[in-house]
Amino acid sequence: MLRRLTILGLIILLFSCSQVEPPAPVLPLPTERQLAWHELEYYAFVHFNMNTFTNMEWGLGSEDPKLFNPSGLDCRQWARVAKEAGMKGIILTAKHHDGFCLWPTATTGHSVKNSPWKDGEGDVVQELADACGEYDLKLGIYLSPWDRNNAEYGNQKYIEIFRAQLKELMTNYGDVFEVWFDGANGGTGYYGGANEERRIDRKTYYDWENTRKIVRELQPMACMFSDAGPDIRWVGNEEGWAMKTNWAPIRRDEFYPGSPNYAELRTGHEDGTHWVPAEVDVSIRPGWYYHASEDHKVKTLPHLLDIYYNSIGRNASLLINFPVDTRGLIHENDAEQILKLAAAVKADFANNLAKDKNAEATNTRGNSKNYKAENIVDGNPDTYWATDDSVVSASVIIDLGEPTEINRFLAQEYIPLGQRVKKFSIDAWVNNDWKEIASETTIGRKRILRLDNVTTSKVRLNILDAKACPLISNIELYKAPKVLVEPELRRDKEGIVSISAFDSGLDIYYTLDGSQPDNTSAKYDKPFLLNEKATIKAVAIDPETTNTSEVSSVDFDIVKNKWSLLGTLTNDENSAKILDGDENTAWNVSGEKPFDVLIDLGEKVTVSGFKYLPDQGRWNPGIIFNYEFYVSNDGKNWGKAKSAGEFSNIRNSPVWQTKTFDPVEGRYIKLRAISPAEENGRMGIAEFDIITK
Ligand code: FUL
Repeated sequence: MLRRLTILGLIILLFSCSQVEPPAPVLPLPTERQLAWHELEYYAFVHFNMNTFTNMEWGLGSEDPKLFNPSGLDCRQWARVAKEAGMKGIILTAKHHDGFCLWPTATTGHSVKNSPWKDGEGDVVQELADACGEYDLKLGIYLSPWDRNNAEYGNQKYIEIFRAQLKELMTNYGDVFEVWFDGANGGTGYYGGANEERRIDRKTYYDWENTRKIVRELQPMACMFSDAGPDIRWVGNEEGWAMKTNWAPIRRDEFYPGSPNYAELRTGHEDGTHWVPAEVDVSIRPGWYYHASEDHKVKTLPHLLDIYYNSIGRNASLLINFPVDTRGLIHENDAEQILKLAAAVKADFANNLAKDKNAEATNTRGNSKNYKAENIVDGNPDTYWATDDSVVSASVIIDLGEPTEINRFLAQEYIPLGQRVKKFSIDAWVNNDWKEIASETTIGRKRILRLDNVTTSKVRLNILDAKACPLISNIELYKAPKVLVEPELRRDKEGIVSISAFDSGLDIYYTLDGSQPDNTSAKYDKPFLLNEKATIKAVAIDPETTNTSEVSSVDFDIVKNKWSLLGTLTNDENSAKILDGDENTAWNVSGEKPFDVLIDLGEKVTVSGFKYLPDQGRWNPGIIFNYEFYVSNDGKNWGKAKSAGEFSNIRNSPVWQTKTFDPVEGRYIKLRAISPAEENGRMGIAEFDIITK
């Protein structure tokens, strides 16, 4: 009997399923190669070649190949870091705009062949291909179309050379998952000694249609990247974000590599004609290439988390760049931060609270089990909840069974049939009522929202508008732990101290006597006055888990409320930045050398040293190299300098500089800036302080 019933049930099920037409695709659709690429989500960029050794971002093309000489190149170290970071592949700058080739190409002598590295026998692309094989990572190739070294650049002959290079790279190194064509193109260069400016027609010069055929033929599964795809598009900025509204389709024919309408790439086009999803490319440091001066500027966890959520969480993939250093290694500071990101991402997505929970929808396509609401919580990317063709707004409720705290919402559309959702919102069941906790636009392959913590027993996704019946393959809910990084400490000229934690809902505790802070120390609730010398130590503590951040610690000397700038600085409104306690603002001067920074301390103090933080700006920073420092009682008679010399290595390492000397009494101080560290001739100060006895 039971058996008969089961068979009957099966027949009914089969009958009902066969009655329901699958949803029709909404064009454009991703190709098989794009679908495979979507799965990768997160991979590494490596900028490493001639610029690494010339300390440049864009080499001119005249560089001597002999300069390329890494002391300890180890592509396996790159692969290890990328793998541990959770990345799925590595894209290498095989040739950047300066034209130097990291593989022994037959097309030019401007390559590793003529470098001292491995006596000209080396091949970085091969070493990386081997390392990727060993660590089960995919290999990607960046080949700059612009070549500032090549004498033929601008002529038809160069196109043949460029294509030959592409052929070599697509033939000799195994499978390639992505080929990166940069939009920067044409301008001044060495060009075989011509040293001139050469402009090309970006639309026609490369005959992209035929150039791309090389990749299609030799690497059919490789996706090609450029402003115009054809497979993957630039996201229109290099800062690490896509827009919240982000369509994979674009009207592709409106773009070409380097086209001026690139800002539209940030959102894509709702009426896009081709599937060209966005890739967010961003460097872990300010520069793409290694500069020792940026060793202290590696992006830290809070920033990297923002990048993660603003790319992968916004229907894009994430390509994070490591500027490999002159040794040929990913720098320790970069590795440390990227692994912190990996740990934080792992913790955020540790426990999917929606998995296998009950789900119910206001509409299910043909009432068919094939398209049932539970498909969104079954963990199977190939099943999805769908509505009837006529329904473009519908809701699905996930019943969590009991009050559950959440702060992350993840949704995925079933993209093999196109991107559809235009508008959605999320409600939480709070105090026996629905409360809206988010209102957004597109979903696409993956959308992740960071929400304020909410305790709820049910979550409702409302699809409010879509291009056609929505197809949702996956919903996940999480409670991510708070981000615990050391709090930021700042004191302004008047002595007001402010302390801030990165995440909301954290408690901050601090001490003023140098002891370790904990949850029995003073609790910070608002800025306070500190008008004396003290070492402030602070921690952020999650009140729920009592997890504690690392300790931040700053030695504050006497308060500067009586200080005033004298001399020419009084007429310069920017000069107040020297004493404002904000390390990101600076005062600068150029031309006048030496330059005296004169300060009246307002009263007599015993000075035993000073501290100088140079301008932290990336472009054209003002950095003092040679200096003298004086102390005086009357601001007229300065006597001998109390300290004089240079801020050694300040160009490479523009961090706080501390100079000490035998204590001396005085009311006036003078920092004489004698010479600049940079060729730009600028001398600047972000912050200045003294050390008192
Ligand atoms: C840009 C280039 O000009 C930069 O040097 C870097 O390679 C970056 C990834 O793309 O357009």
